[in-house]
Amino acid sequence: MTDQHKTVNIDIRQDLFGANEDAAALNATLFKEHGITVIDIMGSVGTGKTQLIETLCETLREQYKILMIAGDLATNIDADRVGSHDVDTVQINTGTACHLDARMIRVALNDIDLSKYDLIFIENVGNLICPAGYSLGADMKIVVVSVTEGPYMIRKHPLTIKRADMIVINKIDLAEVLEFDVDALVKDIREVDANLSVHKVSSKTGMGIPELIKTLGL
Ligand SMILES: Nc1nc2c(ncn2[C@@H]2O[C@H](COP(=O)(O)OP(=O)(O)OP(=O)(O)O)[C@@H](O)[C@H]2O)c(=O)[nH]1
Ligand SMILES: [Mg+2]
Repeated sequence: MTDQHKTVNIDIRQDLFGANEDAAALNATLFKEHGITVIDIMGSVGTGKTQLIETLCETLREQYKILMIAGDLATNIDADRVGSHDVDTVQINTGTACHLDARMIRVALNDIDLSKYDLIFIENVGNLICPAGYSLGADMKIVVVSVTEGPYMIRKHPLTIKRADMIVINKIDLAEVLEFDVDALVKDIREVDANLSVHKVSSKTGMGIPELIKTLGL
């Protein structure tokens, strides 16, 4: 028996997140080199992420050369929806992964001529938990919540809210008929982060979209 007895405790999660942060920093450098603004849009299934991107693209596509990256387990549905607005798209099918990560973005953009674009919208896989832990190298993380998910989604997902740069409360047009207390939801957000930018919009009717675009500096 030698006196060399070494124990190494590997925190796989730490290792995984660390590697992703490195890859995200590389992506961020690449985007910066090309002068591209990149917005990562997260949120539960059905909150209106694709609808929001479609509405933003309708307004912004004359002004910006836009690429949309769609994260989805299995389909091209969202990329096709956004593509119908005359915007270029890249679909990432994650199979079983419940989030996009920085390396997926890098691989997806491998053969894309980035000099053609100045604005990228990334639609993350629909859920309010996993995507928040993985930076993609975007300039900004927006979390889309909506009035159709019940009143507790902020209180149940404080970490995701903490990591966001902006919260968009979508489907405001349905608030009254659903008797949804939007002010209470804003109060919940303020309790997690008093200074977080919050926008109330209807991606369907366009309500609040000009103000959102202004805040995004676009
Ligand atoms: N009334 C109303 N409906 C909306 C609004 N935004 C989205 N929707 C509807 O909500 C449904 C879901 O919208 P999507 O944009 O597909 O939601 P998503 O977050 O992209 O969903 P996943 O990609 O499946 O996670 C669709 O039927 C939309 O038309 C809105 O502001 N108001
Ligand atoms: Mg979608």
